[in-house]
Amino acid sequence: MKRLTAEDLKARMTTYINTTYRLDVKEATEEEVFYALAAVVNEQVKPLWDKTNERYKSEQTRQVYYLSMEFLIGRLIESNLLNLGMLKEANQALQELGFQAEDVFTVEQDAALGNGGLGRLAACFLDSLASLNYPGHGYGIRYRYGLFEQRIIHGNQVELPDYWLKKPYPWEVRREEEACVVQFQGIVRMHQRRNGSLEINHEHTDKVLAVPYDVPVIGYENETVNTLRLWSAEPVSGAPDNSGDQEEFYHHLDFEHSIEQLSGFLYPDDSSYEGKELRLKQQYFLVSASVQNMIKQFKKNYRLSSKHFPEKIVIQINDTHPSLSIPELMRILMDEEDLGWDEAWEITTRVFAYTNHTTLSEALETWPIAMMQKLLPRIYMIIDEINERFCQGIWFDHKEKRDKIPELAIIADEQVHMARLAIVASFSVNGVANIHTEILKKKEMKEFHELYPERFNNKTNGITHRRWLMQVNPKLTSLIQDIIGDQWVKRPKQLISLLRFQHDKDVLEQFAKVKNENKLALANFIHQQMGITVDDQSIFDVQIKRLHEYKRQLLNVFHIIYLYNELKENPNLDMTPRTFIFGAKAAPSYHLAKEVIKLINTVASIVNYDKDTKGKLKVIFLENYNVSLAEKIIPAAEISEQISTASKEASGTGNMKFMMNGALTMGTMDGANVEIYDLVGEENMFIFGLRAEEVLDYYQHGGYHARDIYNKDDRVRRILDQLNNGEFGTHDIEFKDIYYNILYHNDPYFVLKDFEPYIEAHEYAESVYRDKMKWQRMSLINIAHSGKFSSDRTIQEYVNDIWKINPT
Ligand code: 26V
Repeated sequence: MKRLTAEDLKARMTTYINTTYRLDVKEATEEEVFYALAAVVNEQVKPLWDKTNERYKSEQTRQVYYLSMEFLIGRLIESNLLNLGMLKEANQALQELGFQAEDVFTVEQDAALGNGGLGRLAACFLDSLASLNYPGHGYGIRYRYGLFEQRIIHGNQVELPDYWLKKPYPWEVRREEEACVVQFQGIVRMHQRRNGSLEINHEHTDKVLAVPYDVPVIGYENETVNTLRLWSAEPVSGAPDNSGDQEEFYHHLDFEHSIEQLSGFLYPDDSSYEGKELRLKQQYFLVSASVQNMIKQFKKNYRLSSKHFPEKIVIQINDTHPSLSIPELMRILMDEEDLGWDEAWEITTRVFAYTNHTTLSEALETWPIAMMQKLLPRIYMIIDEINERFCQGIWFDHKEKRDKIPELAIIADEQVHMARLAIVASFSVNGVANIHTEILKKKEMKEFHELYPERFNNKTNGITHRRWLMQVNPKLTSLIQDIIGDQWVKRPKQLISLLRFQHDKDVLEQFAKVKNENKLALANFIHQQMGITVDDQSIFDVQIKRLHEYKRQLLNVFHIIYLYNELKENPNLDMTPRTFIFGAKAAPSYHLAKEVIKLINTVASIVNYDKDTKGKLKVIFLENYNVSLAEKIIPAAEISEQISTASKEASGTGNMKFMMNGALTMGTMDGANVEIYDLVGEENMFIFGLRAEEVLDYYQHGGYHARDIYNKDDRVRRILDQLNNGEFGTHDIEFKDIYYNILYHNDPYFVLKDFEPYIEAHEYAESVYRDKMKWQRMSLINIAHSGKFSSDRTIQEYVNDIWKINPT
């Protein structure tokens, strides 16, 4: 396929604007130019997309389907252009047409169809699958409202609906011909056929039409275009006839409304699970439509009987959220394809692989039996049978585990335990970083690991270096290319050749220059957004991620308050100026997390305007943290805060993005930080705090007393008292909940315990920063080792160990 030059792009966009809007380019708005550019991109993509599909069909390739309730894809215009090899050309074309590329790109709404790490990982995986030429597709939900938009008003988080579809979304294609019906509720009748087999009739169900919208997933310069298929819920029979009974008419409208809710909004909670019926409906809606669609395509393209399904298809389930796909496949094989239980089970257990993303017990999904029975009667029957057979198997074949049945059973204490279902039915169960997988094997899933050791494996997360280095940091990208060429673009591990330049002062200075330019750009953005001037010579210290107690934004704030107190005491303190940057959304119902947001903003409002700290300390909370904001912040960061309570952060992926952009990690030995440490060594990052074993030991045996630290450490006492006595805040009860949580609930995330080592790690970091060359060398070493964290490596491991698919 011929790549378009800037001239071609200009010509095509001009034609589009002339014919579609009947305008001269000079009169066009940024919005019109954006749609013109997207149309040109789509023109390029269409034939590649068709060809890719034809290729998969004619070669009868084995395919992987990534099933996920979340795909946090953000904006696509730049990454589409990059992968088509036209980003530079598009920038030039826009400039020559008299537009600022950035203003045109920002017309696109962020598709925030995810909460955080889990959803963004799914998006990176799709990019890598396509870029490595693998037949792999995503199935998700086309939520009409994505993750809420966050405003900060008087320091508090306020949530606004994210109606991202108000303007047409140029990347999606509605595919009505692929629509299918998903059924809820109803009555299940069984009767025995003459041959003894059971016939299942599921009657009087509520029917919902699932209509797919396809989004192309473009591989990097390789002509592969895969598909992200997002389902939208619609009423089965078109518009209601309002000629008749008024009551009937409104009843119908009501019904339609409740149907459309199925793909109405993304649940904004990614930490504590609530057994909401609508969420269960969403999950079944996703999996039923997706599994039906897979079988339909399988039959059409491969003309094989369903027995061959596992040869051609593997389904990766992204956490337990899509795990109802397991009984759904069983249902279709038995009730629609007339297979017996054993055959259906044989097939099913060769198809599914499950990824776990958290060990937090609050996040483990269980559904009340009664809810599931009512909403999905047939699915519940199948789960019940899976459970019966599983428990019987333990009783007879694993006598030593008989007393563990209550912890193993899929159905126990009136609940259906989804992780247990997923483990029992999957041929692979993986964690997302070494330490996380080990904790699963030794703690959370110990009993299952003993039953099925061969199923458990690790797949350390990754990020696409195309978006998170090449797209977001063009200056660093071209500097790296000048120094080591561009082999690393296709083989990111080759970034390692940067190591040869670690003592080259000239090179290190060039890296410093790029970082400074990126810092300046962020400083300008902050000024334009908030009217606050930050010192571009200060250390940019960044923590951006969902707000959660275990991620310990609070520890970061305590450090800032500590510095503030020090400066108040001694305004002439010799200290390298710092800019602390935060971005974080709290789940709307997460009270304590919202208090921390308020605290950060309160501290900012004091610190930023105090004459004693002027020029030394700035605190910036950027509102509405999302993918696009991360793209602006990460290239400018110098310190990456990855300070979760050890054992709690399954992997983290932000840590990888920062490292790849040259920030140094300030972190605990948790998640993938441990693997960064294994690569760069303790001398090239700032590691502090309790280790996972120590934390787990405290949880198990006690022995930690937050109050002792409060009593002993003046710095800690001072800070907590400041929270409690109203020194920070407009009224004196403002931060009492934080105070109480630490002192009366014994600081469940060990903020006080890690406070001193954290302060010391920061003091050390500051001392290193004074030696510019040393800092730059550490930064370069981090970039050099970051290739491991490309999601291309992760995907290759999934392919080799789990999916066994071939590139085309
Ligand atoms: C959990 C729940 C709980 C029930 C309500 C709805 C909901 C929605 C999402 C989630 C996902 C929580 C798990 C998660 O996001 N884990 C993160 O996964 C990242 C990718 O593997 C990993 O880097 C992070 O460490 C991990 O916290």
